[in-house]
Amino acid sequence: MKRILTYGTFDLLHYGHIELLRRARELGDYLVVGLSTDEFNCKEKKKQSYYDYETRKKMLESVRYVDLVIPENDWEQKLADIERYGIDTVVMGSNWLDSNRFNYLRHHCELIFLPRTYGISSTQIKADLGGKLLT
Ligand code: C2G
Repeated sequence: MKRILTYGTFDLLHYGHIELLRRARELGDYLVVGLSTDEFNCKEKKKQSYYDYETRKKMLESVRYVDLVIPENDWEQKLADIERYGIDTVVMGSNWLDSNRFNYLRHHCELIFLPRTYGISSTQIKADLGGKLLT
């Protein structure tokens, strides 16, 4: 059984996220998602999600490609996650290519970056909706 791991905030779940999860799951048999906690988002990623962790977790758990959702509390937990969940491959979107947050994982597991889905992001959705609400 090939076990895949990915990380993210997955706020305002959209088809760009779904496409990432679908392609990641197709690379193996079991997909673990490290979901950024509200504290991690706020302190480290400097972003405030629209939905809180529990809501984002429930939404992810309803996606057919996702087998397990775990909290992402910090940048440093990835090696422990790989060990604990028997991960073969870490998959991320291409915006993380060459990031020092991930490159060191190459010595511990396969690391794959998938092209991002063009034209959608949680930030863009918020901006678009904000604009509409103001008109
Ligand atoms: N993504 C994508 N296409 C989009 C938007 C997002 O492929 N149009 C991918 C991202 O590249 C990421 C995943 O979907 O792999 C989740 O995106 P975010 O929730 O924005 O995650 P991010 O803030 O990049 O957090 O430790 C790593 C971080 O937790 C990743």
